[in-house]
Amino acid sequence: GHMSGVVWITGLSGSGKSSIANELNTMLYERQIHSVVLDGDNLRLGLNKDLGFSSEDRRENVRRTAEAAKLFVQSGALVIVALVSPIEADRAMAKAMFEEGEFVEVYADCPIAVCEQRDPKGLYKKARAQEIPHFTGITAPYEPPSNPDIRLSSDLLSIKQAAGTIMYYLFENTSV
Ligand code: GGZ
Repeated sequence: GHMSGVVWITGLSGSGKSSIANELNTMLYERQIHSVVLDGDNLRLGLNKDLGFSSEDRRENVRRTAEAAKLFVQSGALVIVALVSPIEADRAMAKAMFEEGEFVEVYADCPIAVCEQRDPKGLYKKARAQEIPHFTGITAPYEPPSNPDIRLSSDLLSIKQAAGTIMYYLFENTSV
């Protein structure tokens, strides 16, 4: 089956974005749908290596990632983006780069207390100790999406349930 567009997953560090993106990628592959994952964490090793976490750099991170996603979409792929992308206006800028219905905003909604308890990379601990400046949710803002296409309670759902919810949405909304 053919399906192209962007699934943009926003949420705090530790909210499950990357795991959900990778699980969705696997589920789509099993259904012969060509998808690509663009993970913020990964892009920051290469394409976005020069960017930090100031609001200007995060905005540029969002812009470049959306531009890269656009190239994949133009080649017929379904792109799954996993980016903290904490600022609503920045996400709106990304959305505006795509056709109507081509951009699905997914909110990985996980209470910060849960993210902080998970702390898989010890980043919250470092942020609390003021070893990392501008840490999202601690010393930098996170603006929750006011009207996401999909909101996942990612603390209550399994990774498979969360990814399955997105996949179901994609099959129901065939414009993507
Ligand atoms: C937020 C940070 C920070 C700061 C390093 N604030 O859980 P992770 O580790 O793997 O995901 C986070 C990742 C965020 O990169 P993004 O490109 O998605 O962010 S943004 O969209 O806001 O530009 C986290 C790690 O990088 N990390 N320092 N200060 N997350």
